[in-house]
Amino acid sequence: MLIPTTRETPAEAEVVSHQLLLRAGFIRKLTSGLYTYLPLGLAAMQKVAEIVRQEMNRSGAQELLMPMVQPADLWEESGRWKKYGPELLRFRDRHEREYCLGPTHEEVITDIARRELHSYKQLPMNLYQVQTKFRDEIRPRFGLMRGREFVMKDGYSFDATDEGASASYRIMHEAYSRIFKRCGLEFRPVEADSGSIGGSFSHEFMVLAETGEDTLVICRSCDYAANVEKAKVLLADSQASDQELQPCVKVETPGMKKVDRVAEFLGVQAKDVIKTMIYLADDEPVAVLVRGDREVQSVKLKNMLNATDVELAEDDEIWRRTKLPTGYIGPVDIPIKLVADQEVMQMVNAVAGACEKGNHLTGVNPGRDFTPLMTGDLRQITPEDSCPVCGGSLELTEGIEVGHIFKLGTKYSKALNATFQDKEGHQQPLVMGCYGIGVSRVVAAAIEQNHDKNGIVFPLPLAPFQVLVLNLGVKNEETTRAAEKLYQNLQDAGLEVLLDDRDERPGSKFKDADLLGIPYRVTVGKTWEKEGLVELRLRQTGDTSTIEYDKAAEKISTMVHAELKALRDAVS
Ligand code: 9G3
Repeated sequence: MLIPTTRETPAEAEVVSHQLLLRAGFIRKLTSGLYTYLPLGLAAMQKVAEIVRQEMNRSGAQELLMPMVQPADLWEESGRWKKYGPELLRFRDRHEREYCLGPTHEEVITDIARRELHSYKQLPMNLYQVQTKFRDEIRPRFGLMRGREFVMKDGYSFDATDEGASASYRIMHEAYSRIFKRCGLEFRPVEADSGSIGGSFSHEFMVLAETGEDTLVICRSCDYAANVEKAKVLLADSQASDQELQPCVKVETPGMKKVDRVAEFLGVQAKDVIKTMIYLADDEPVAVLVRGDREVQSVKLKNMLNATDVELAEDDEIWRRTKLPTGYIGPVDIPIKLVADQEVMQMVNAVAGACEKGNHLTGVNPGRDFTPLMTGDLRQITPEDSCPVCGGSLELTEGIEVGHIFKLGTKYSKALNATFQDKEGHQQPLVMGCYGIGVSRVVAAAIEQNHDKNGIVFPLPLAPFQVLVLNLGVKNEETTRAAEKLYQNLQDAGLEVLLDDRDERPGSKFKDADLLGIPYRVTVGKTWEKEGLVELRLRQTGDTSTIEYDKAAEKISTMVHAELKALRDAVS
């Protein structure tokens, strides 16, 4: 079998799942962001896909398969052709017609809907596919976690009303919880930003792992959880300060560019300083104010400005575009668009940049000395903040997004005129939802959450094989026959079995067994030759026991089926 395990860790692999997928011979890189799934990698991914299909079909969804290549004119109808940048890989065919490699399929599925869904009697309907997506990430990395080509289950629901769409959303939320439970993963659904695609709200399904690229906030007292991009910050009610308003005065602060330096120099705290950040929102400079001890949450800023892209401006860019001196920028008389986090508006007699090199202002008062164009919740939530639902204490943790479900509303059905006839005979736009699972990413996330220093520790439902039989006596005719017979008996008992009959030293075979992470390992060697016993070792716990050869197949099969049943019962 092609399982090219390696001892050394490839330098390019920064996260453990990438390292182990390469070392265990599960994937091989073709080029940046593109991977071949070798036999065991594919088997693990197919396990995920099988669980996804079972639960999607159980929820009443129907599987179909759309083309990966999509015609530009559908994206022009939806207005997204010009909206996306180089991440959307575009090309022309032999007739010079324009296409893109599908990064997602809202346009294509809505085109199917407008042709085939005409009456409320056909609704609700949920159509899904398991298919390769392409997104030309600028820096693909972390192996399967952020590849340019990846396998996604993307599903789309169609309803006659918003209530119906909410029901479809709840059905998918439940199906996703079942899917990730059956995968044996520790996960949390969190309230998420619904980003640029329409619809009112969305949830992400996060596998908790410290290498996760997403930060989520979790309440210790209630079940509130949210991506920090979305998590609402409660504004402490403004203690009506009895401080009298000081005059706004310019002070010399030579070389004091950072909030902490300025605060120390002027004998105040960071929270008394207004921090002014310059962002480019769709390339337009915007000054963003937060309290000196806070951080801007850029997705909240993007949503407030209704921008497609916001990014922090580089220093040289700031000077070129605004002629403002970095480190001394402030809100008073600033010549560019100004927005402020709601907390800034409660500050009294604050310190701020004077928009002049080497100078700051003291006694700055919002409302009197400056008035932002917009104010709102723009800052990053912190563990010191209280839960917006129950006021409890919060903790921040990392997560890997493996699923994301959205209420889409009529954004695409209106754009593509996908309507149905309602009970009263009127044409109405279909109300949609969309639901994604990163099937290939789930394999990586499972490894991030389940590994140790010796390798992968696969949750049984995702393991490429359930049992690994090690023949340690390959030079001994009888031992080999016994190992092969056991291999056969285990398969006859309905198990997925891998037999390691290589002529290698036992130590090397044990190392590979730990690397591959197959949950049940049976060794046929000296103990069998002397006492007719085989050794069983559980990869998850390291528990080791010896069992009579004749009873091994039946005993192990009972254990495996019991473990699988327990996981299935957990979701029913
Ligand atoms: C693009 C490119 C990248 C994209 C998109 C479009 C993300 C895009 C959001 C979604 C929403 C849902 C259905 C399954 C679940 C997720 N990256 N998104 O629309 F052109 Cl280059 O894909 N789609």
